[in-house]
Amino acid sequence: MLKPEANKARTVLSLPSVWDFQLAGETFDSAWVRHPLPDPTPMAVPGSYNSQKATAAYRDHYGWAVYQTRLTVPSAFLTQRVWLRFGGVTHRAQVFLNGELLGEHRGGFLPFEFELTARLPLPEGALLTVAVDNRIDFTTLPVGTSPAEAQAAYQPSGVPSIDVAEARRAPFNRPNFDFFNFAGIHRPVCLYTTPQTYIQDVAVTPSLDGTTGLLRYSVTTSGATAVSVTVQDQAGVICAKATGPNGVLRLQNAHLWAPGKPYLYQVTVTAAADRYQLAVGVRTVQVSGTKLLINGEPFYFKGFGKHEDAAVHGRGEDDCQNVLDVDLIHWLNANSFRTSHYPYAEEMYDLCDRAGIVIIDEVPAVGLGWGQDGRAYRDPAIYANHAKTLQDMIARDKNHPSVVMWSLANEAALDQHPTLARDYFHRLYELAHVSDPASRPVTGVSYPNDYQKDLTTRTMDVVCLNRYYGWYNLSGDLDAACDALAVELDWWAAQHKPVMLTEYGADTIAGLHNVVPGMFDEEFQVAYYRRLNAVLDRYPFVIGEQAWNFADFATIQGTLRVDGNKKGLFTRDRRPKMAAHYFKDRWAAVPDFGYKR
Ligand code: E8X
Repeated sequence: MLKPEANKARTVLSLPSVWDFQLAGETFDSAWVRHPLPDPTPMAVPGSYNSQKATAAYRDHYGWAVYQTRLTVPSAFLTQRVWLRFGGVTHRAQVFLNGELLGEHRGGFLPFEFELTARLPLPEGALLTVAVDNRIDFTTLPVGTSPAEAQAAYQPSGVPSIDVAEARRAPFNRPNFDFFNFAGIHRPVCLYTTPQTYIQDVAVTPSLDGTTGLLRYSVTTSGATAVSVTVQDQAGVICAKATGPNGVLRLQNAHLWAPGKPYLYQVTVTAAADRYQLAVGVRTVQVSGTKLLINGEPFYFKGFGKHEDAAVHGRGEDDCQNVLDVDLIHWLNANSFRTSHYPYAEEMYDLCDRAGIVIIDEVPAVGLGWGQDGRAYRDPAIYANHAKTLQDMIARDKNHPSVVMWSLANEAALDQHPTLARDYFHRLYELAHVSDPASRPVTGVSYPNDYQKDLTTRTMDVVCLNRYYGWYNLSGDLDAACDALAVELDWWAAQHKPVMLTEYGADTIAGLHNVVPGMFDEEFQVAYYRRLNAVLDRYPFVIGEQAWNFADFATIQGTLRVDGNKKGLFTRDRRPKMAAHYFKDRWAAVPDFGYKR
């Protein structure tokens, strides 16, 4: 799905940033979609509703919540088609216009839209209602657990007080994942227009023929029409042209897009009266032996998993925060991150294209397959939802040069029902390859489980490991942690695959210091990374290190979390811990390309 853009053929109108809002419950009153909310409170959009009010009712809400605003389509729009577009609503949305259901969308991290043209003209100030459901369960992505399973996993069994508490308690979400279940209208909402015959999709796939850049393109339009495509370089000089809905554009002596050295060409598509412009990069990605090559050179991932997470905005799209985070990534001398554990707002990928930052793009499949007797891998509805989410993510992000790999899931259960899991993920792996015109490498990020029983991870293009030797196991014992990591890496050596760590880390309280490093102090976080990195450096097939996490982030309450997950290199308000300075120095010395050659 194309991101809306304003150009001489199209208009974009952002919707108001403060809406009316009211919490509902497991259902909502159907009168609410036809009339102004009975007891509204202001709520900023985009943003999470959980963090905008000073009461637990908003933080801990379970079920539906309802947003409302007034929508006026300017008369000037009436000669064109008009669309209402949502960048992302978490986790499920029903959208009503003057009481009538426009449609529903499931999944909290990808865009959806409705065409309004047939309903125009609308009365001025039409009532736009968006009902939002934050419930997660066994069938959603990310995955929630049933109370019984959550209790069995986290609580001592047979304690009567717990049963009593459960029986008394109103229903609440039990995430099978370690980030706060923020909800609401998380990404921008807009009206946009297109001409009657319009460009529905554009796919541009780069490759290289010597020094000539090739851009294979394909344009889908809503009706038969002539299509033309031009490419401009960064100076605005037209350097290639083509006509027809499919073709190849040739760029002599192409400037490459590379990590740290981004170069973006502007592709302009014209079809009938419509026009769409896209920034593209000429770069290739491929796995060869135990290396991942970008532009034919072995790349080394230096970075972390991130979250869309900050005070006040919660998970709401925040350009200001994103611009700062990109700058901090440069400050750290990092070159990459993983969109753990869901596709991020489109605005972030645009920034990374411009900044030359490499992204591993992850579907929101976190917490899959645990404690349910393999039933997730047998249920066709779960597979269908996972497959659709993967395809929608690839459809949205396929043109970004920053995206070099797709991640099918984070930490699915892979060693309990190894063949079921492998078959399930193999279908998704194939689907990712065929859905992406560039057929980028595909991975699935593995939990610290029994890697010898896990039959899935070894089938991926790149083996991505989350490992916590020295933290969740061998806690505090860095000698043993280094040995254990080496034992595992020796095993992976025989698989002849590129391997990277996509998570490793230690919760660290900023400002807590000790002469003798110990768990939770800043010295320990540095020692942990210093020691484990020395092990990684010994293995030529280890192609990257991504720390967990870029910054401290909010989670549900629990005995393992003191005001959230504290494994950040930065605090939640982006102050560096000692480990940030450590990585800044280390990564200054580790090149993007040709490390361990
Ligand atoms: C952690 C991370 C968590 O935040 C992330 O979302 C997924 C976790 C480690 C799992 N990976 O807890 O900080 C480790 C389990 C070890 C038994």
